Amino acid sequence: MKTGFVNIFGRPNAGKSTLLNLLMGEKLAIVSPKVQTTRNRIKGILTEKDYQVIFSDTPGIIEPKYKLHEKMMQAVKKSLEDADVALLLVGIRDDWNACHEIFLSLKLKVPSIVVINKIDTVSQKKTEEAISFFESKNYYKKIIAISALTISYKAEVLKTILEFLPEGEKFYEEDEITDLSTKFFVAELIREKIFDLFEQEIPYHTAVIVQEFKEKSTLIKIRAEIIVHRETQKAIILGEGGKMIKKLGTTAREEIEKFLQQKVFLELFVKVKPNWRENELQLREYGF
Ligand SMILES: Nc1nc2c(ncn2[C@@H]2O[C@H](COP(=O)(O)OP(=O)(O)OP(=O)(O)O)[C@@H](O)[C@H]2O)c(=O)[nH]1
Ligand SMILES: [Mg+2]
Repeated sequence: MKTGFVNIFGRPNAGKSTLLNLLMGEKLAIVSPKVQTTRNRIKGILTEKDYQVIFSDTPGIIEPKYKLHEKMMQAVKKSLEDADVALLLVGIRDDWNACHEIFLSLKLKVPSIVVINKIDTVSQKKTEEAISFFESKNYYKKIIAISALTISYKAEVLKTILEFLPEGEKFYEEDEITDLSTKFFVAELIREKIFDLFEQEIPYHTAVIVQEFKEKSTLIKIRAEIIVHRETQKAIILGEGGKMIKKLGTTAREEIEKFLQQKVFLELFVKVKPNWRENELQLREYGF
């Protein structure tokens, strides 16, 4: 059987998390139109009769500006170390040269596949130009052009990956799809809704941590904390008369219920922790 780690790298917003979800056939990673959505390595294990692929979605590659960024880039580095195959994702409307520079800087020693994404947003001609641009470089085994929003590309991506995947034994049991906890995914879904509902710095100054997860007979009771830097940000998240946090609670609960396939009672609290993004202890507490 073919088996190995297939890790997805690229600049913020290239569509890495969307691609993970497409390949898994399940929403494991949160997605947003804003950059720097993903903060952790997210593993998705896909097991079929003759292969097991362990995918990893990673944070978009950036120049770190604060400690949280450093932790995010450590997750990228770890994923570089254990990859058997690398998927190098390019958003077709992104700066190709900047993508190219980043791919070179990764100094990959494993087979890599350039995946040009979001081709649904451009003309055929533009796609061909992008393919020729990357063809003129020489660090990849193959180039494919896809739309991670379109299920019909899934087979092509998988087929290309399998060409380069080594033979070996399974790493995980068939029924495992990830190595992260349910609490982690619940916190991520709340964070996704924060990306949807709030603008500017708010999503970037926010962390979410699930403090309580209790399965009762008819529903799951979840208590989560939303951490922000400043009182003013807390006020924005609460909104006038608690309007915003109520909206956040409702949309997040619906999404969590879909994920857990169970009724959920969700309680949200907002806490101010000045400069948590620079604080080693706090970062650790939030799972970094
Ligand atoms: N039109 C179009 N949009 C896409 C495609 N793939 C992803 N997107 C959108 O691009 C945005 C970013 O997608 P993500 O999957 O969050 O990107 P990412 O690379 O994981 O971003 P970070 O986690 O911030 O590094 C979202 O709004 C997606 O819906 C695609 O093939 N076509
Ligand atoms: Mg992402």
